[in-house]
Amino acid sequence: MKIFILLLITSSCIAMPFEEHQEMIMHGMYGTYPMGRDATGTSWMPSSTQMPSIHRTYHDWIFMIHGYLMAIYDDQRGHRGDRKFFSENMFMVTAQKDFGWSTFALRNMICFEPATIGCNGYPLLLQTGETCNGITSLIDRQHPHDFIMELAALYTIRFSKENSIFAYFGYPGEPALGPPAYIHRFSAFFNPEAPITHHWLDSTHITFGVATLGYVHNWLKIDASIFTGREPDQHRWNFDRPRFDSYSARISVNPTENIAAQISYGFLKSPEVLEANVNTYRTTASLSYNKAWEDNNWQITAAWGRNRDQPGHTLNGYLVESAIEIQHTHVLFGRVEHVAKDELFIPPNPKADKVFHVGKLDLGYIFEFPFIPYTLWGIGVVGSTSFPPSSIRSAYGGTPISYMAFLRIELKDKKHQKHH
Ligand SMILES: [Cu+2]
Repeated sequence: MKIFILLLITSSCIAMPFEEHQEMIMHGMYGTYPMGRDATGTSWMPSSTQMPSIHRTYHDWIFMIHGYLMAIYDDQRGHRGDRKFFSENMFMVTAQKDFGWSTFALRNMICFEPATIGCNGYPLLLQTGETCNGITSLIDRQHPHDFIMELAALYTIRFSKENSIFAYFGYPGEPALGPPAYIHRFSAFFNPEAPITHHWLDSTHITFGVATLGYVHNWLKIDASIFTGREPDQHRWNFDRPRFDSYSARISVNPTENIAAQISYGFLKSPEVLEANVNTYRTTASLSYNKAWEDNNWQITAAWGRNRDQPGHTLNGYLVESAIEIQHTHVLFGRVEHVAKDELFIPPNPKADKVFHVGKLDLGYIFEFPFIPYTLWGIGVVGSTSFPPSSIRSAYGGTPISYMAFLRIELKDKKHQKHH
């Protein structure tokens, strides 16, 4: 009997730290919620989202690795289209360590797009934002991302079972503004075309200088940032000057494991180098619904962003996008956007600074197959129709239908790991 009790005590002593360990590991970076909820910066996606990743633990550290590489042939049609062969890519490592009631994490996200895309970006009809040479803005092209997209440290104190506070510092990093960046949003993840609402919703995902404080109550997060308003410059390999001249605040709500919603507001001091006298007040709201079952994952996101330029126009952007991955074999994705843009023409063109309401529709498919361990490969195609308003349709040559054909490699554990 004594031996039995002794055994019981011994076994529970062995079992207990293990259980604690498990519990320690499986919560998110900023609180006690499931770790599948963490997205870019301090943003949240639905907890049930099955993002491809590689998870490893080493002593008390947990490592999360995300990454993809796409080789893309891009043919944008119409009078303002262009062709290009290029690669979009991203690699992200998060190292997270628990100290009982607190968590420390480091994150580094890089890409090689300055080399694999080049400063003049890739052809993408109706896209605007940033510059190649510091003199002219990129129009109908998507800029490459900076080599270092995120280099961030964060510390979270879980002061009760459901409540925590955290601090996040990124140089560069992502402030508390907008939904998760499209490169890490399941509903956008498979589409090689950047949203034309990028600069209405999530363009601040690479910001050179971000400090964020936040509070989490399980399903609720309130975070606020001070950060650098200026977008990354055309020198994509270096660190830009931090300014901490802008601010934002966000309320995020995840009422169930399948829903993530947020509203956010920010002031961006002089975001564009070519219009340095213009400040932007940005409001965004987004709602994502995710459903995971067996080896399938479906996500749909609706988002609205408004840029109030001072001086300038108040411009609204709307996005609805969806992706479904079936058995890690078939992916179907699509996106509809409508956005008001005043940067589609540059002086001396009389249409410069005029507002045009443009639309875009994307539909794509990927066939996925395992090839090398820890990767999932895919070949895919996406077609898009651009809808310029009738007043500028002749400049675009009607409503051109463009396409991208691509090969895609993503990093993924052999057995897909559920986060909860
Ligand atoms: Cu971007």
